[in-house]
Amino acid sequence: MAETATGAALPRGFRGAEAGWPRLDLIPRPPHRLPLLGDVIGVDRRTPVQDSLRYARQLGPIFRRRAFGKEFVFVWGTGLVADLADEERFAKHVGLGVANLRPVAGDGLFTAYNHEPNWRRAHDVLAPGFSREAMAGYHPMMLAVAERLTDSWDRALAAGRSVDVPGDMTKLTLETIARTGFGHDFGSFERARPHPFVTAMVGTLSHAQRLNSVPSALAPLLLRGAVRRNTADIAYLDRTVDDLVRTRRAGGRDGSGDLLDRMLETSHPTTGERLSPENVRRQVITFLVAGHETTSGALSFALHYLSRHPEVAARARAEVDQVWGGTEAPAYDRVARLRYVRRVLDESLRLWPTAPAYAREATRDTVLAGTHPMRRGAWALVLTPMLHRDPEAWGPDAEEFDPDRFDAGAVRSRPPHTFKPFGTGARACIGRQFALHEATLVLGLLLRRYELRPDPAYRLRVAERLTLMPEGLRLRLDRRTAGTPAPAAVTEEGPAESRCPVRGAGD
Ligand code: MNH
Repeated sequence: MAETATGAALPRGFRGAEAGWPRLDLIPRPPHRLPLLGDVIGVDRRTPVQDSLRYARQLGPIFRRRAFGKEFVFVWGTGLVADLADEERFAKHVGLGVANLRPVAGDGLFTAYNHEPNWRRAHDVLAPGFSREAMAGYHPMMLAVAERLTDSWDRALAAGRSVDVPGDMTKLTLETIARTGFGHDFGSFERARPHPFVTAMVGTLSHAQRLNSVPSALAPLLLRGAVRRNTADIAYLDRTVDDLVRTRRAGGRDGSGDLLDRMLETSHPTTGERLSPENVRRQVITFLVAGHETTSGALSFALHYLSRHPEVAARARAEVDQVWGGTEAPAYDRVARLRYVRRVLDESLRLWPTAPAYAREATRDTVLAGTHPMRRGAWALVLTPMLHRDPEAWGPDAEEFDPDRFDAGAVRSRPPHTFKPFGTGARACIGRQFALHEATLVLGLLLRRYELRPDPAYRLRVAERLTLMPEGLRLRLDRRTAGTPAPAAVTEEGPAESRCPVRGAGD
């Protein structure tokens, strides 16, 4: 246990950087420090990531901040981040926001410590749930959920109402992971207000973020009401998950090979072990939360940029028309062929990676990028939105939205490890393909059906609750008139390249 300036004990994992970084003096820090609180001048507790971006711009590719008597090291420079990706010397660090989620997600995949046997066990059992074959199986369910979204947007359009983009994307992604992973239906689109599962989840994520902004020893005192609410939120999440598992067990083996089926029925390919009931509970919560919150944000940012860049939307729409033609339901293998739509998504994740940081720790005594000695166990937070704005990799116009940064030639010309929205190494996102398939499919379907009209008065505001989300984003919809190809005009077979793009006058 470490001691804070106030003499209070800190939990493990909250050791400051003083011990692990012998040459802290080489790392810039903000000029004005308060004796006890540290670097909190001008800091807004609700936006720690955007605050850190301000510091990053002032202080450079590696910097430190002090809070409650502890130093934290932040890294975003391209060369430094590339070095931290070396799996021989570094590994995921479970700290800060991730560690604060341990009461919710326990030793589930996302929050497991590297040394916990349940990580490898669950990883090996669940990885086949994200194979190509598994994804092709989820595709029809993803389409069915997307249809509930377009039904609801059609109604809004008919009534002349604008749509709540983050709210609706959250409904979509929650229903998608619930249906594909767990055969469950939350009925989000039939509800006027968010499902209580979402409210409880947002509560626990916000709470985990807030715990970073008070001295941990004082949290029970300062956040007494919040801690009580958080306990109730966790109990609600647990109950929801227990009901879901009980229903599946009562119904016997589902046989669908979905994630829940794997968690309950599949033994480890080499050791033959099964996941314990308590671990299954943690995995279900992990996947329901990790499986929708970040994808929902990614879709929302992409729709924001599409609405603000009509020329990009027109190009994406032309691609959808060309690749999908008039087919009602695009086949699984037609989704990855939306190369430009995918670039729009990548570019949105570049500017606003919705899981905006990940932590790396030294697994042995080492020197970061040949300059900064680190002792085993010392760690740093990688600030992904800043890495994604490093002019060294992205050029002087890094703040501009431009999907062409992701055309094949441009990607090849950049050094590796400059684009990290899904983290790095063995502990990188297991749901990456799932998220990309779902989001590309949905963007394609929405572009094909609607014109997106922004509110000219809206300025992008980014809300933080560990993840990032555009706040208050509403769009008006128009039904597309020009450019919609007739259903029979294009056949489903044959290479997309040989087909004539169908373009309307408006494109
Ligand atoms: Mn996801 C890990 C970002 C979608 C399930 N995810 C991570 C990490 C990042 C991340 C970053 C690594 C965190 C760390 O190093 O501490 N994830 C995303 C983003 C999207 C996303 C930006 C969408 C866009 N993630 C999904 C989806 C699922 C999922 C969809 C599930 C269906 N993610 C996970 C799990 C982990 C993870 C589980 C932990 C993996 C591990 O440690 O083995």
